[in-house]
Amino acid sequence: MSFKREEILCLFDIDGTLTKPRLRILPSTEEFILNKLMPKVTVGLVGGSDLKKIAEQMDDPNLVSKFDYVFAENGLVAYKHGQLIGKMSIQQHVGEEILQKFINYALGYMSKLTLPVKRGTFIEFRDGLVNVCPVGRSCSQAERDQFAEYDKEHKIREQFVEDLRNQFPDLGLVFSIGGQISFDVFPKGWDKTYALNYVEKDGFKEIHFFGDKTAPGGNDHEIFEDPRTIGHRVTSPEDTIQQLTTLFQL
Ligand code: M1P
Repeated sequence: MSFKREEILCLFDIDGTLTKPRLRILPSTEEFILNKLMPKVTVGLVGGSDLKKIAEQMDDPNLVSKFDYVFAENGLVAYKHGQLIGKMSIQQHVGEEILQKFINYALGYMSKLTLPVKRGTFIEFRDGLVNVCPVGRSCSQAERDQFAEYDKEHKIREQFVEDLRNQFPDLGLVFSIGGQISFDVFPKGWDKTYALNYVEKDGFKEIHFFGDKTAPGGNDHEIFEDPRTIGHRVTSPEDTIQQLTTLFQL
């Protein structure tokens, strides 16, 4: 198998693909990506989280200089070789009226939920998306894990998203479950395929995408299915390493 580094791009989701959900990358995974994979292919990260959280998980405050591309918030905040190359604002795009209509409804819905525990920050406003979290983002790791288990059984997020889709069919907003305790809300088209707009002009022969939430409704679905990418569904960071080892004969 012979190819040049600049011909192949590998894009990675973070939670469940390079790290366990919301946890830091393991030194062995980092070592594999940086020292085995990166000398062979171009590498980018495409996370739903904001840059601060991605940097925490990748254990490097300066991670934008470490990888060829870093796409935070699905690519709505985009870096190439350490330089900011794009930033979108949901506020400007959607407008305050629609945003408040949505936020007020979502807060009302969450006020009627009874969960094992409820903490704070139920809506987190980011640059390119709004994150909605029924348990509250300030929960502890143990409370996060507890909600994730509860949600598997009681489908709190699935029902919430279903309700929002019925309630707001015409707002042009997408509701996407990416992590363990929350879901993201953004304008149609502002899913992870947004990141492809930046890389498609860079002339790669192949763009591979690795993610775990590839089913419909998951935040890796659109980019996984996109004709511009070769999609790889993974089940854990170990599986990601296994698939890369086979694919690129590392
Ligand atoms: O995996 C990406 C998701 O990570 C977090 O999800 P949660 O807190 O629910 O585990 C959030 O940052 C979310 O926006 C993001 O899509």
